[in-house]
Amino acid sequence: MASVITYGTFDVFHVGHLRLLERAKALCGGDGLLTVAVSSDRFNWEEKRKKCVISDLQRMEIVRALRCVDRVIVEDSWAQKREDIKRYDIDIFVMGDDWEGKFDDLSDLCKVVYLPRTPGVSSTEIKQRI
Ligand code: C2G
Repeated sequence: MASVITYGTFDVFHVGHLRLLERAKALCGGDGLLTVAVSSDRFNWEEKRKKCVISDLQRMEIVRALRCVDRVIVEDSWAQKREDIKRYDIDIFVMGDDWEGKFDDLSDLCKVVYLPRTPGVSSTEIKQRI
């Protein structure tokens, strides 16, 4: 059993997000918990210069409704990850491999795992298509 955490915007939710979360949940083993930190609108715009189509409250509601997700928290700063890992007694930190290497500094607190992204789908590409 392992407790797992991952972070994301999850705007215009799509199968790439879903598969990442399902694979993160699979790392929990039998009855481990998956915590998902969803970026606030403020954080997205001020820190990531990402303008979301779907509000943070609705993105959190969608992620919370997924069978594979056990807990949803807000991501409001880059720096909160260390505190989150300690607060929720996290064993594994997971991100898609577009972030490969970016969070290795957390490896003194927990295992850091980068999973292959799902090719061919992104919120940006969907927004451009609409
Ligand atoms: N993802 C994926 N496959 C895709 C698209 C996204 O596996 N086709 C993964 C990303 O690698 C990430 C997660 O889904 O692990 C969420 O992606 P975004 O919503 O784009 O999150 P991002 O804006 O990268 O925010 O502090 C970390 C940031 O909050 C991550």
